[in-house]
Amino acid sequence: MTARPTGSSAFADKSAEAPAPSFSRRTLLAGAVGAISATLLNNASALPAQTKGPVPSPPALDDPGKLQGHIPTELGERSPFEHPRRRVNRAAPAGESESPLQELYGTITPADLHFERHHGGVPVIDPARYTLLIHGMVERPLKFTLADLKRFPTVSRVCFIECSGNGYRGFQTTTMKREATPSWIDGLLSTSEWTGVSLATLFREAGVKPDAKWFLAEGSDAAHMTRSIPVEKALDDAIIAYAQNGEAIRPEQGYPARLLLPGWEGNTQVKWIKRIELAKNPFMTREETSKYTDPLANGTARMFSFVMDAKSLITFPAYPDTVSRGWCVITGLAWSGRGKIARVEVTTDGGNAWESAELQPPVLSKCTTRFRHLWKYAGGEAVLMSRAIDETGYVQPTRAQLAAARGEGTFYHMNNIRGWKVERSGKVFFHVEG
Ligand SMILES: Nc1nc2c(c(=O)[nH]1)N[C@H]1C(S)=C(S)[C@@H](COP(=O)(O)O)O[C@H]1N2
Ligand SMILES: [Mo]
Repeated sequence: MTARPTGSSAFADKSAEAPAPSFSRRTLLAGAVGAISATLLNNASALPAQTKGPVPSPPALDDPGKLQGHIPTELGERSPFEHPRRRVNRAAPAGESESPLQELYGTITPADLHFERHHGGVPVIDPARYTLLIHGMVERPLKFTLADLKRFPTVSRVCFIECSGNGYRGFQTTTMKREATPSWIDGLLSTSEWTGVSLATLFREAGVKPDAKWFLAEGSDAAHMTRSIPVEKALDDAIIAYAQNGEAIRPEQGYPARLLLPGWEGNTQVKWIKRIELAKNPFMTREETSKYTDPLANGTARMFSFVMDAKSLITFPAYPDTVSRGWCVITGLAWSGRGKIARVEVTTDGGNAWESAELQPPVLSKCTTRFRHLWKYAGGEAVLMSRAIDETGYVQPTRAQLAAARGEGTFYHMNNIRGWKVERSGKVFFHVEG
């Protein structure tokens, strides 16, 4: 048995996992637990009555000021009253989990709630043995260790990552349902502050040849995810990211390093990146021919559909909320892979009248923006919808407009206007017009 004095509390997980072991000071002193540090023993003997760690916290007091609080710990944890969780959609190596959009505030996704999408599971990579190879049409093929990458000037950027398939449940009538939460509809979307080295810097080191217009990015996971990316994007704003929200990137997000392509479809942002090969033409990998290509109604296909178009989603009120009469702050997220969100419009009457919502700063390029709109619910039925307009003037389309442009057979890039139907009882259900 190992006891983790600063680790997860017994409240940490409601999953099927075995609860964290509990221990008493007596068993500690009796030496029942082998690897206990001197610090813990010191702390343990000084434990105030209200403690935390593997011992369940006592119930909240009427007056918390009557008791000393718990002592400082090495690693923080959430309040035992808060349980935000990702919804695991497919518990398989080729699986995914969704960010609980309806439980988050502002725009940043806590790293342990960032959505996950992987095709061959999360590999375990020793950072000491990690390398990134840049070769092909370059003057000097180079292999960088993680330490090498960290020696270059760092760049940080707050931006979203959205899976290319995010939101098909808000378009495909076969999968759409009324009992759909925001995360079920659009939870393959998360926002972080990413830090790393600009790919342009590495390309300058290697000396990319003028004829090289594309590069292959390859991951070191079992899926060997490979995508072809235009060199132009590397020179614009691509990052080899090794940090996420101030700490080393999470294993699920690509530890120790991933390709970050702000505003582009999630699939291109190769995690656990090990190799970049420069070439004249795209490599036509499986992920860009058989997958991540959008079939169109006329029998042709949209390939290399990299940019995520502007989209918005109301995250409150939403299924399974119930609204009561009176003032209600409608809130949600809007984002565009083409730049900043310029405006978000909200309707509460099914699209007859649209009003501009307030954008809550910061409003960043290729990043989620929080919006809110004050609404007086007078009772009865209502249909709430939002539409995003980005700085290029692009307007989030209706389902009918998107279907007219792309047909019904498309699975990726489903950014049509979505909303919520408030029933007479005040109960809220997912809703898409036309
Ligand atoms: N190496 C590798 N990179 C990958 C994937 C993968 O399976 N393997 N999945 C891709 C897909 S489909 C998406 S949507 C994003 C998801 O990034 P996240 O898991 O950090 O949210 O990573 C992309 N990069
Ligand atoms: Mo994806």
